[in-house]
Amino acid sequence: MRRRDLLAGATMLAASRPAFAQFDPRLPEGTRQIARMGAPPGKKDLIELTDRPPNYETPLDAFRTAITPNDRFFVRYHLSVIPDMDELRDWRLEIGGDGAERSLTLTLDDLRRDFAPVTIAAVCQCSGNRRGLFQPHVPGVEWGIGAMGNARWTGVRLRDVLVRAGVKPGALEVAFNGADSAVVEETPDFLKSIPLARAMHPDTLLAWEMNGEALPHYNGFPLRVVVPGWTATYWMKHVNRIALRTTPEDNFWMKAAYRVPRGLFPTDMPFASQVTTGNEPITQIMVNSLVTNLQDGARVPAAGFDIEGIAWDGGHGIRTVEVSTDRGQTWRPATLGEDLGPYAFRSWTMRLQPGRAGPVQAMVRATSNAGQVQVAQLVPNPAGYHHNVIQTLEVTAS
Ligand SMILES: Nc1nc2c(c(=O)[nH]1)N[C@H]1C(S)=C(S)[C@@H](COP(=O)(O)O)O[C@H]1N2
Ligand SMILES: [Mo]
Repeated sequence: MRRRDLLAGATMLAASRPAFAQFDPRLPEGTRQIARMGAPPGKKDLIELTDRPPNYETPLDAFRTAITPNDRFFVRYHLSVIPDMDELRDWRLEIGGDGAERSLTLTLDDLRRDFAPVTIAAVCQCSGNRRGLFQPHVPGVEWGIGAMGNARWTGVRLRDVLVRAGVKPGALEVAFNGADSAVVEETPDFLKSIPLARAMHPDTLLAWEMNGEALPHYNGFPLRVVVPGWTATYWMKHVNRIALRTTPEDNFWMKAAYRVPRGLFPTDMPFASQVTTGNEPITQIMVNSLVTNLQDGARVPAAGFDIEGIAWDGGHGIRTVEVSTDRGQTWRPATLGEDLGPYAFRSWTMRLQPGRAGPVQAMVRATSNAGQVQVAQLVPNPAGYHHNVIQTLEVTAS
């Protein structure tokens, strides 16, 4: 089935349904249909996918600004026991592992006092963002377009902290654990690792601030890992243990989950120590874009209207966003907005003047500074990752 037909179906349904959650009307019963508006403590107006563990998606209206407000920022957890703010006041960060010269225990004050502060704007995007749009359907949390957000993250370089602990020559990966845990002991604890080179990259941070405020509770208070350009699975929240490892981390969340077929998606830094014959860990975010001011089915003036949105990629930055109103035959460049840095949402806008009443179709494609372009066809993969198909918007001019 063609995407156009699919979106036409969505247009018909749009009128009878409330939120933006209903992106794809053909999803099986019991997936996106059960989503409703809700919010965990400290948040407002999100789309509730599950409550235990809390999984809440950001609706389209919160992407009208290139910086996503903290109280609208999506929430994703694998485990249901999340320490409350009181428990987190006793939080300490432990650094060690067989690849470290010495063990350290640090408080937030130690981090603030002993290391140089850094702020980076970066998109935090769940690997499974848009999984709910996959055809054929893929099991997992059925995210729509909003398992992502862009924020200014302030903290210190992970590298500086690792150097303080002393990096042994045999160090291979850096592993993270967070303060959340599972209800039953059989559920594997959520642990993630990244290659040493990615951990030592100057843009990889331990952040305590998001958009100038302390991290919201459910976005990782008091400290989270920020790996700009890489999908959010590595952005450990409530991080309380960091291990320099001389061997690959082999827990469930590294070995079995968050994997893509080997070589299917481009990356600047393959995760060499975790590659198997068939697959490899997901790493870099694929170039993507989203129309944020209009939805399918919208009525627009035939004399002229603006189409606006955001575009982003895995850290090269956005070279162009182009719009086609003739089903992809010709493309015109949109005007790019303020550059918040290569890892951030880049806003864009274009004036369209259909000049006549009737349906208007607009396709939008972003190209990164590395020359990567959004795909025309979905790249199928078992876990439903990296959906970056060119969006086709259908509106009606009158
Ligand atoms: N401690 C902890 N950190 C975590 C997770 C988690 O379940 N527990 N999930 C990861 C995943 S898969 C995502 S998409 C992001 C979501 O970040 P957010 O909830 O701040 O939006 O957190 C990451 N860090
Ligand atoms: Mo995720």
